[in-house]
Amino acid sequence: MSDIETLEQELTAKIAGAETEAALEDVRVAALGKKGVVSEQMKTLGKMSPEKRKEMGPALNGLKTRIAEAIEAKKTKLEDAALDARLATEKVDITLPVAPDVKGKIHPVSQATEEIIAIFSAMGFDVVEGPDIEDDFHNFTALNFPEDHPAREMHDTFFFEPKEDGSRMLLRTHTSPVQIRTMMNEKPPIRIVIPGRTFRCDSDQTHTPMFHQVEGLVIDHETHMGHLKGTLEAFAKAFFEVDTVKTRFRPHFFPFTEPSAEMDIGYERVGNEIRIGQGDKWMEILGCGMVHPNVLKNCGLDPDEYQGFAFGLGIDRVAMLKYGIPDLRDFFAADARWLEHYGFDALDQPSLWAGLSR
Ligand code: 2NM
Repeated sequence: MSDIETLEQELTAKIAGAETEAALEDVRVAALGKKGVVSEQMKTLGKMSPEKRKEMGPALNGLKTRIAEAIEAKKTKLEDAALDARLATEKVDITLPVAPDVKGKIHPVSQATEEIIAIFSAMGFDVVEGPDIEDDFHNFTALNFPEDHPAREMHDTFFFEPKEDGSRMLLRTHTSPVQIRTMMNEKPPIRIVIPGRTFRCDSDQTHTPMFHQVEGLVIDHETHMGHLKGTLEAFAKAFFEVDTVKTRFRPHFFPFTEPSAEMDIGYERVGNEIRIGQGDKWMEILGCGMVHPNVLKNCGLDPDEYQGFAFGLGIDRVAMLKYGIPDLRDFFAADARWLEHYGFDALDQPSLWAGLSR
C-alpha cells in the first residue's frame, strides 16, 4: 500500500472517530491546517523530480479534496445530531393543562389590547389586522400626506432598500394603512378597530422604536363629531373603569383628518396614586378627527355621501397609566420577575360583564 493510501486510511478513521465538532476541528487542523500532515506532504512536491511530481501532485491533491469533503460531511452530521439532541431536551408539550406552579403571565400590552378590543366589540366594532411591512401609498399618500411634505418626516420612518423601480417598502408608522385597505375593499357602514405593532425611528425614555397602537374608524352616512365624542367618552369610562370622566378636545393637526383634535382626560394625584376621571389636571390620551375628504376620495368613497371619524391611541402608554407601570423600557426587557409582578392571569379573559382587569 502506498504512503498516501495509508495516510488516507488513518485520517478517514480519525474523522469517523471524532465525536464532537471540537474533536473534528482538531482532526482538520492536524490534516489540512498550515502545519497539518497533508499540507506538509504538499510542501515536499517542490523538491521532487519532475516525473515523481507528475505522479504525486494529482495523488496528493485528490487526497486533500477527499479528506476535506469527508470532514465537511461529518461536520454536517454532528451539527444535525446536536440539533436533534437539543430539540429533544427542549421539547415542550403545549397541550398539557396549566399546572398551578406555572408562572406564565399575559403581558400588560396584550392585556390592554384585549380590554380595548372587548370595549369596542361591545359597541359593534370589528377587529381588523394588516401587514407590518407597507408601501408608501397605504402608509402616506392615501392618507393625504403630500409628497415631500415635512409631515412624512414627523414619522421618522424605517425604510427598506429601494427596489429596482426606485420605490421603497417601509415599516408602517401607524396602523392607518389597514383603514385604507378596508375602505378600498368594503362598502360602508364600516366600524372597525385595528390593533397592532407600529414602528418609528425614535428611542428615549418615553419612546421605543416599536410600539403598539389601536386605531378606529367609523364610516357611514351623516357621521359627525357628536358620534366621535360619544364613542370616545364611552371608551374612556369603560377602559379606566370609572362612572364619570371629564374630557376636553383640543384642536390639533393630522393630515388625514379635518377637523383634528387630541382628547385629554381629567385626573388628580392623591398621594402616590393617579385618579382618572376627575380633578383639575389634564392628560392627553388619544388623537382623533373627522376623516379628511381627500382620504375618502383616495379610497373611492364619495365625501358627499359618506363621512367618518377616526382615532388612534398608544397602547403602551395607556397600559402604563392604567396599571401604574413606571418605566416604558421594562415592557421589552423580557424580565420574568417583572412579568410575574405586572402580568395578568391567562385564564382571566377581559370582558365587560366579568370585568376588564382583575
Ligand atoms: C389618529 C388620529 C386621528 C386615523 C385616520 C384614519 C383614516 F384612515 F381613516 F384616515 N385612520 N386613523 C387617525 C385619526 C389616527 O391617530 C393618532
